Amino acid sequence: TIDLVTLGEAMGLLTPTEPGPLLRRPLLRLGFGGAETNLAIGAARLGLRTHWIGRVGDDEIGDLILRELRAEGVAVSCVRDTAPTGLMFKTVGAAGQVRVTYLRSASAGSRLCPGDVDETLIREAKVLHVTGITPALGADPAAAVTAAVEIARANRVVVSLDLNYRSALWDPRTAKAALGPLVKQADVLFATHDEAQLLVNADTPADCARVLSSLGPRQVMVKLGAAGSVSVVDGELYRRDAETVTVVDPVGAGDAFAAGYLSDLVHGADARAGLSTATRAGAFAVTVSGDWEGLPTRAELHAFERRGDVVR
Ligand code: KDG
Repeated sequence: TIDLVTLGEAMGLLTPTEPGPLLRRPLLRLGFGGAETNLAIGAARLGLRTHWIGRVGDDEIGDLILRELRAEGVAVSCVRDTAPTGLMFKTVGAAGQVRVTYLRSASAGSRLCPGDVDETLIREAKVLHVTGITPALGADPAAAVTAAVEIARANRVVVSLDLNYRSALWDPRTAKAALGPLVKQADVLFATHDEAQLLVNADTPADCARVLSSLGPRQVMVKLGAAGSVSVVDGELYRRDAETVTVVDPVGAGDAFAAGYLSDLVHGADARAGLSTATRAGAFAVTVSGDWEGLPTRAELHAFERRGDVVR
């Protein structure tokens, strides 16, 4: 059986070995990232049986991505495409600002299509997780997301959506038109305050969460970075402070948050517990360089609660 299925694009990720602009940092480290694979790894580390659907090129970066996912215990359904695996560059500036550049147009991942969506997999899962990145990649990936969501809804599989607006991929108006219908079909929704305001005419995070929830999702989490989160779950409002940590690399915090929340949801925990796991998972993610490398296991989370070390 499967707990969680997700689909989307994973790309090679090149990061300078030291902080600073790409221009002056010729030494790069190769890894990979992608919102949905980050989420899948996070959920697997927290005990979920997780499956990722996607496409990578028939190239070494594709090999690397698939090897890492399997090593993390994520099952994969992946087409090896004739198009290359996409790439991105990430630099962290002196003041901690992050800059991401994509080389992903016409990539393998952006050729995801409805035919790649395995109906049986989704039917048997407890949660389907999708993000707003995939519909931004083109008509076929957008149709794949729609198909997956329809299968999930027809089979009472929980639909989780992370808005994940990426300004490099589309403009706010197009994003709103594509993401609006998805929000209505989601049971669980993750958004930053900015992303929430892209979709609804509301001011405070609490108002955004309430209005988004009135559109359909019973569980809405509005993430506020270092200011924590404001959520509406089954009509009730929750505020959660962030953990105080030293931020090394903020990319992937949202995926960590979603992985934490969804793993608790599948394990039957209540909203308060889920938000706490989500917040702590986010804190772990940002203290380590890389989009997913810092994601915690259950043992690490428990040790963090006790402020102790994991010693085995
Ligand atoms: O959420 C983190 C992702 O943004 C990152 O891993 C790369 O998927 C990615 C994207 O499209 O930005």
